[in-house]
Amino acid sequence: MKVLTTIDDEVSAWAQRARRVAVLTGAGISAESGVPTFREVQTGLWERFSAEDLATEEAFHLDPARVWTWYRWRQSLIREVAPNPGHTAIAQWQRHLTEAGGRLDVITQNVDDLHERAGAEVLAHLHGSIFAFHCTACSAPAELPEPDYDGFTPPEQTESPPSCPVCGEGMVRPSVVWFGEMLPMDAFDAAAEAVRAAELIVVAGTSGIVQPAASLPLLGLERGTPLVEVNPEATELSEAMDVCLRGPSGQLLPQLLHAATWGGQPGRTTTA
Ligand code: BV8
Repeated sequence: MKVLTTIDDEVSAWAQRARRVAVLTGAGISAESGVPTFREVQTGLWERFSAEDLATEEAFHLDPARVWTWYRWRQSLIREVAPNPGHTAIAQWQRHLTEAGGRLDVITQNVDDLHERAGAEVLAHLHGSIFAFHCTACSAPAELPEPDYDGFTPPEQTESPPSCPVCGEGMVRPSVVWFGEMLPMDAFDAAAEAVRAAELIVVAGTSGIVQPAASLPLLGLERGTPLVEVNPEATELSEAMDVCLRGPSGQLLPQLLHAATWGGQPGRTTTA
């Protein structure tokens, strides 16, 4: 495993040559947009809880209003921020490869829509979406108006989740995957297939703690596919990586894009 703070010629060649790329992202790629990562300390009404405490079915049934308000507030925050250069670089790299007859598969653990708003097509949202809702009893999808929170000011009090408009029995919950819940198997299987077929695997902004998502990049070891991590810190996956690019994804992913599209280090002109 090589640790770098900027891409080198080897990484540049991998990015330039790869026609099929798999990019697996976590909360860290949205950090530079202003979305707190999962490990960061919670604030306001939730300061006594970790995200892992709140992102469970048990927590929701124990105090529906506390968990529901957390999701509605997070949803308003995501609506108020914008994709950052990391999201944009992935979208442009995907467009570049598609136009050249290749492909770049975006596999994200994030429940936000910042990849899509940057123009990328997402193959798999492994942990669902914070913008979708369904009933705890009959599973009917629910359409809700936007929450009217100011995403940067945690609300002073909680609100209860609505009752299901279809069955009237259950509560409406966010269609995210809580801890202890199964991932959507079609998304997970598609992600595994994309990683296995990739000629380059980039893992950006994830601590590599949450399973089974964190096991996906390791499928690349079966075929010796180059594995590149983009993260300011070491993670659970770092040891398995060929290269760890230590820095923010908003700076390093544009370097990979530059290598993929211009074939060299940023700022160096390509030789004809
Ligand atoms: C499952 C949706 C089994 C919700 C999320 C005991 C009981 C039950 C299960 C388990 C258990 N022990 C272990 C498990 C498995 C469990 C798990 O992995 N737990 C962990 C804590 C050990 N997994 C599950 O429960 C999964 N389901 O196993 O089901 C099963 C089997 C059969 C039948 C039934 C059930 C479900 C896991 C999904 C949980 N839901 N999200 C919501 O969002 O509210 S996961 C949630 O955490 C996020 O989605 C996110 O994906 C994840 C956090 O991970 P990261 O994305 O990596 O974020 P993190 O904050 O950790 O790290 C951020 C990184 O960014 C850091 O490394 C940081 O350095 C870096 N960074 C910061 N700034 C930048 C940056 N990087 C780049 N640039 C920057 N600028």
